[in-house]
Amino acid sequence: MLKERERTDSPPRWPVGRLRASQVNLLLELLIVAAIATGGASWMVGTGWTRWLTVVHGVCGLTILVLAPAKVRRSVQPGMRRRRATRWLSVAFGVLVVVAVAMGILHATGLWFGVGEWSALWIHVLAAALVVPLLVWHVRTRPVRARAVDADRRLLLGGATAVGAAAALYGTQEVTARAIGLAGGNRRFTGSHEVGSFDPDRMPTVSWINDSAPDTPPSEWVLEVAGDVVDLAALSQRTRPLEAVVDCTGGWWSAQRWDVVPLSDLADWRGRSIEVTSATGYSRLFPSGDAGRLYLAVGYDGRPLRRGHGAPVRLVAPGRRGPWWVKWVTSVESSDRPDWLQLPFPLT
Ligand SMILES: Nc1nc2c(c(=O)[nH]1)N[C@H]1C(S)=C(S)[C@@H](COP(=O)(O)O)O[C@H]1N2
Ligand SMILES: [Mo]
Repeated sequence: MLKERERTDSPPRWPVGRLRASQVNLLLELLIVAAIATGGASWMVGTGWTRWLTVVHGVCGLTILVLAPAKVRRSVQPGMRRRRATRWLSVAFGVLVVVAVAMGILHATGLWFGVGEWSALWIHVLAAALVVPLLVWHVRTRPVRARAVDADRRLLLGGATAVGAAAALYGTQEVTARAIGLAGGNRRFTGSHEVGSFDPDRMPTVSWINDSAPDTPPSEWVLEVAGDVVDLAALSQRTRPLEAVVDCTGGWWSAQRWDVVPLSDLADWRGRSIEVTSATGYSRLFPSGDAGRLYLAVGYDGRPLRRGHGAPVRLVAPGRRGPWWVKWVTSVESSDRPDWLQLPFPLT
């Protein structure tokens, strides 16, 4: 009995343990917003400047983990005793955050990639997307008024300790992954893992949401570029090899030596944008100024593309994430629509 009292009365030394419930809440809300913003950006953008966002994203996730015990002690346990009607909504919120963080860690370390269509990264993204409405609800029903949270030394010290501990965890996991050869060691700055580079047979074939390979045989394929039908055999004669990385938002990347012709060699692109359309209806708009950096590929290493990889002809868009690499291309046309006037991802 005496022991029990002593334990609860003496303040914990660990600065994170000394944070007040309102302070833990505020930190968690800020971290979730930051994690969603940095994660969303590094998921959509395929260029190098997002490198740091991916690191910040990982540290945000791990800081949430470091704060979790304080959250459970300070608000989850007392909250569950209060039997509020919305308590299960709070539980769902917490569970989704934990699932998102756990899947993020499993993906990053490469300890578990998921099963079939359900990659660890997809579950991570899905859980994070479901967190958004619950976060809005949480902030609105428990508005942490700026004055109610003491922006004191305790908040500063506790917050900084949590972030520091998370950064140390992140660094340790990165160093360990590389040292012991965990799958997490071959991640690109986007967080994706390497699969089947320079080995097209091992490179995955992926469809966005629910698209699937068309039935038209390559011999009957009609490709139109800037209003003219382009003969595929003639196109194949004009290719040159180009090393480029396709980096799928599902969490893997693969480098290949593609046999390509740049779009700028095929027409003079004067419209506002270039629309690349697949036989399936899947399409993407690109700025016309990118024509020299976008390529039609008919194969890799001198071999024709596999059907799943977009045979007979696909787009190769270095520096852009997977969804831009339109497969089974039937038309490349100039468009008056600005390229920003489209959804960030196709809907098929
Ligand atoms: N027509 C069409 N093109 C597509 C897709 C699709 O679903 N339909 N998926 C895209 C996505 S999300 C990726 S990651 C790459 C994958 O290319 P791969 O299947 O050759 O690996 O193709 C892109 N091109
Ligand atoms: Mo993808």
